[in-house]
Amino acid sequence: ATTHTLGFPRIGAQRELKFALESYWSGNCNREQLLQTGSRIRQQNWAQQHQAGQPRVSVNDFALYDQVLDHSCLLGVIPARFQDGSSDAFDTAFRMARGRAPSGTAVRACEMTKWFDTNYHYLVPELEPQQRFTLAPDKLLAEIAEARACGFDVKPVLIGPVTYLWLAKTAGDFDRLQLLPALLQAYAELFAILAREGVEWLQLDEPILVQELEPVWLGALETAYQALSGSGLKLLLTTYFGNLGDNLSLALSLPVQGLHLDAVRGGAEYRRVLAELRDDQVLSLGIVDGRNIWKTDLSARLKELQPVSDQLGARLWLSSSCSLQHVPVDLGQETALDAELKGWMAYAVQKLAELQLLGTALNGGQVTAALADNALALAGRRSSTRVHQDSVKQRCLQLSLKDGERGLAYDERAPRQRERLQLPAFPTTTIGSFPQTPAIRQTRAGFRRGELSEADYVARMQAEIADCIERQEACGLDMLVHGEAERNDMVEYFGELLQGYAVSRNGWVQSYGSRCVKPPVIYGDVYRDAAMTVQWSRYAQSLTTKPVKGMLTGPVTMLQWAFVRDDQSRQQTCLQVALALRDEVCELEAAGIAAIQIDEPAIREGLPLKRSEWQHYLDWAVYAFRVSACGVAPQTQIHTHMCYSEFNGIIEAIAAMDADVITIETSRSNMMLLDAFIDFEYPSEIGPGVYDIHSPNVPEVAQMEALMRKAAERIPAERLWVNPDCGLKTRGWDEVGPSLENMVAAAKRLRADG
Ligand code: THG
Ligand code: ZN
Repeated sequence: ATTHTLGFPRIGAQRELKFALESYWSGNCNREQLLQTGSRIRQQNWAQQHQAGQPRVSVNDFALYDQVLDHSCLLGVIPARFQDGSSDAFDTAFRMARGRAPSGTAVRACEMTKWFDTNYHYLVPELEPQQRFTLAPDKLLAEIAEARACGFDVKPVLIGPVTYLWLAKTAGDFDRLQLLPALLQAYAELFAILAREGVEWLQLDEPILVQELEPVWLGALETAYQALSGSGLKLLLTTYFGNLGDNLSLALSLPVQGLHLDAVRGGAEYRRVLAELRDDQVLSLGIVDGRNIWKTDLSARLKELQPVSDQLGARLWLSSSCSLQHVPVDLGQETALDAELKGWMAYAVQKLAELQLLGTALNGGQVTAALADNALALAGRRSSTRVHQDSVKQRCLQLSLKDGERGLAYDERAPRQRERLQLPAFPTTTIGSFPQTPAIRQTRAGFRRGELSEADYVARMQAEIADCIERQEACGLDMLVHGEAERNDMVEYFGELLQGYAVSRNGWVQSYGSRCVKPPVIYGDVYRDAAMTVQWSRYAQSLTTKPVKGMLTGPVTMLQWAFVRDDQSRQQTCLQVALALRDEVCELEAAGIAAIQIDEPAIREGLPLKRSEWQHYLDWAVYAFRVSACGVAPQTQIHTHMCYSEFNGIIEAIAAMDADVITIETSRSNMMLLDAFIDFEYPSEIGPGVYDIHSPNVPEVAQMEALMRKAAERIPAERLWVNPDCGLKTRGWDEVGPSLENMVAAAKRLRADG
């Protein structure tokens, strides 16, 4: 067996690329310095792969901003609005990503969306009906040359033509498959260039093969690979994020020299391939999890792989299930985790070592000691008392449908809530967070470093809460929040407080461009051993006669934005989180909090890639939300918030969450996103965002009033709330104050109409 890398994180072990990019954009370093940082990261990544015994290094998995953006640039897919001659190809790419560049004027950036079911966002290619594809292979060829100059053999990586087309969007109802012939022409030209360069293997990623595709897309795959088969390059058709299911025979029929299957999420499907693989074909198995941070069970994998290796010999390749860009770089640089937890984990660098070990063992090498270490770590994890809490497991087992029910239906809850809350028509509120000023960040950092006593920290946070309440009252808002000064990232914050979760110091994963997230790790049964938010909410409520909304992150989002356990189902883990949150919800209620918001921005992105699995997911996800919310009395109002969401196709599930109020992001779509709620006749209250918090502009009263009137045309006025699109933590008070005053003024104009 040999080993290879499908893709390696490019952000750098210390987020070097992030800092270089942001420095370049702000004019603090030049292009040359940015490129040098990129080059250093690539060379380090290649050196790691080489040292791990890989005969070829992965090339073109690097991108300064996004690999899909780079692929569009490679193919000359540059929307017309970026072709004004005001910047060169290098800065044009950044303008496509960010809507601006150090040189050049502002322009609407390309849309961003999630890469399959990961938390990575790519830039959506925009295709014209008359789209021409003109190759610009300089970057690709330069990286090949760079790797060779370092003494490495290369395996370039490209997005496959059909997946690229599938990810792209076209204006109107033009069928983008009509562009396939022209696109294949460009790929063929590129393949000819690569063949002339002496490239032997080319990795072509076609993750759409794990989805349930319409026949035309299956046909497109056939057409594409027939057309691309004569280049002389050896093609490794690469699939990941699931099994191929019904698409397996198609994949096997394509004229390619190798096939990569995800043997983590795709299970043992590869066994079906063994009988059918042609003699000249390579099978690449993704046996190390590229989506999670756990150590691989090396002995179990070896046992499973031995017969495959006996059959295929050198035609067996080993890799991670998918690109390693979805895991952090190097566990060796991790300082926050204790030795026991660290002993269970592997980041990208450690995953290369696991692959090396498996390869060595299958080739007859001596690995006994390393295998024993691995077995010891895994046995420790399996039996650890930190992982298993019988009381949590018992409580989950005892859950019944009743635990997911409110007792009274919305129609009966609403009058009780109205009675208790005494809100005006078109009540105004916010989504929860308020500006995170430098002073707030310093207070948190100081406390974290031990420079502030607990008492001083609490006093300062209370002062921030008091200030925030005062400002909201001055703006005339009706339902207040405490402002979340004590929180960093909403998931990381609860990850720090819940048992069974751990947070890392350096476990960064690229989210988009220079932006990264640090997903917490769910390693054990989850429970809450003490109140998490109650003291802050209670304090805020003590300062005002207006209702203060409690603020929590929902169970699905707490699952979705974390690294999860691989020893029990996601559903099971989610229910544990839901129960822990339920305790917090009930304690907030007992502390006199009359409205509690449970955010679920990630519920849509949790949808399985295979459509046939949607309903099962939605059933347990909605139930988990309801378990978290349904411990309270009818007169307590449950809110939820969702941003980055498109609701078509899942609106019934959103309604089934049975929240009393949902706030959503609608301002930029000019209330278009509301259509799903209108068509479905959504039964409870809605706060369609009227203030785009992603923009630094202060929205006008008339503009927000107009948006609300549009909403009120089709949703009964008594069910409408007035609020921004999302939290305000990234904004400054100079914009937030005037914006909220305008928002309240707009609500008052609506009320004046009666
Ligand atoms: N929290 C978590 N996951 C998320 C989001 C979130 N995933 C989806 C979406 N939101 C991603 N959006 C962003 C937006 C901003 C940033 C990251 C992801 C960001 N990150 C800081 C950076 O890279 O500089 C780091 C933040 C920090 O210091 O903690 O700005 O909201 N969990
Ligand atoms: Zn939001």
